[in-house]
Amino acid sequence: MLEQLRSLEEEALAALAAVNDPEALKEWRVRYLGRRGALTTLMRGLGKLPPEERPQVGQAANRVKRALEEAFAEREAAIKAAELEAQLAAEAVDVTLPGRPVALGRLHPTTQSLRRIYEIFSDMGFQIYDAREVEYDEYNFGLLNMPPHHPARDMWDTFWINDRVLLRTHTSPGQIHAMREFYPNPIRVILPGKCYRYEQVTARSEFMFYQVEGLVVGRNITMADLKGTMENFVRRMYGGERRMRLRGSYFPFTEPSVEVDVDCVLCGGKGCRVCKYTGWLEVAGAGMVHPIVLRNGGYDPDEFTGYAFGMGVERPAMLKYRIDDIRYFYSNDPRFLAQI
Ligand code: FA5
Repeated sequence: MLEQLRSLEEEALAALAAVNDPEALKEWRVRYLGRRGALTTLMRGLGKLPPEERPQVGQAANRVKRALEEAFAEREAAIKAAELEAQLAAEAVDVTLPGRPVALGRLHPTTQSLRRIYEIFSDMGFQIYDAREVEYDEYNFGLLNMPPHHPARDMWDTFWINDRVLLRTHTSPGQIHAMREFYPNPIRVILPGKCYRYEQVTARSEFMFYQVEGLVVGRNITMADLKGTMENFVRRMYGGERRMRLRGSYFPFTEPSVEVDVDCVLCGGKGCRVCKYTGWLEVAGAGMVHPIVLRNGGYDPDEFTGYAFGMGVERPAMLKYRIDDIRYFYSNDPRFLAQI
């Protein structure tokens, strides 16, 4: 039996030396050390030996077992190391290669302009009020002092959902929602959002664009408050050197009504093609909230007064960034979007 153990050890170690991959290693272990492996089978025969031979043979068997186990562990470690080496070589990273640039997204020019407007008005204590884009005819026109068949409705043609519901043509209907929600408290809000108009799309006009409405309602609010607020806005939005003027105008929902003009950012007021040689650019429509509109919002015009304004977002951004066609804004051309 001792002889058998010795030749088994020799054979197993020789076989192990030829093993080079994990699969063969596993097979080797089953074959020599497994429950039905050669060594175990041999050791089962121990019981049949005469008792006086057993200790010696037993010791020898245990030694062979340990030797095989140690050899196995060593071989296993060597195979793993070789595998790792091969993997490292195959997956080698060349750290000297130039990196691939990551295409960073950026904010849309409209979003950038909106955020600047929010910042300026927030600093003046205005809250941002979100109003709906799909409106009732009554809010877009009627409650803003334009009953059915009022000629001013022709200024704003739009897309109709049905004969009572439409896509709002301006942010002004939000004034009514804000007043009805905040009554009887004083109000100081801006209402930004999309507006829609059924009109010819040109370099200056889109069928969808953004406006930011402003509404202030309280006691003793005057035209001077409107002027001061607009002056502050214009200076911060367009630069401290800008001049501003209020020019008489007409809106059915304000009385008196004005246009807010800024001296042309391109020619500084001398007159050029962009300002049509007037030296001035229009940035917002505004005025004192009409008593009828105040009443429609729930406020008593004998006690409360207010002012409102409404400005475009894309047209002023066009001036600031010298964009010559409004259609670039929403045609999703990354070459345009990446420039601003
Ligand atoms: C109005 O919409 C009024 N609701 C403004 C207002 C509010 C007056 C509160 C008084 C009190 P207007 O139609 O002029 O006014 O539009 C205001 C701004 O929206 C314009 O100056 C322009 O910047 C922008 N705008 C109007 N139509 C278009 C269009 N088709 N494409 C891009 N911008 C437009």
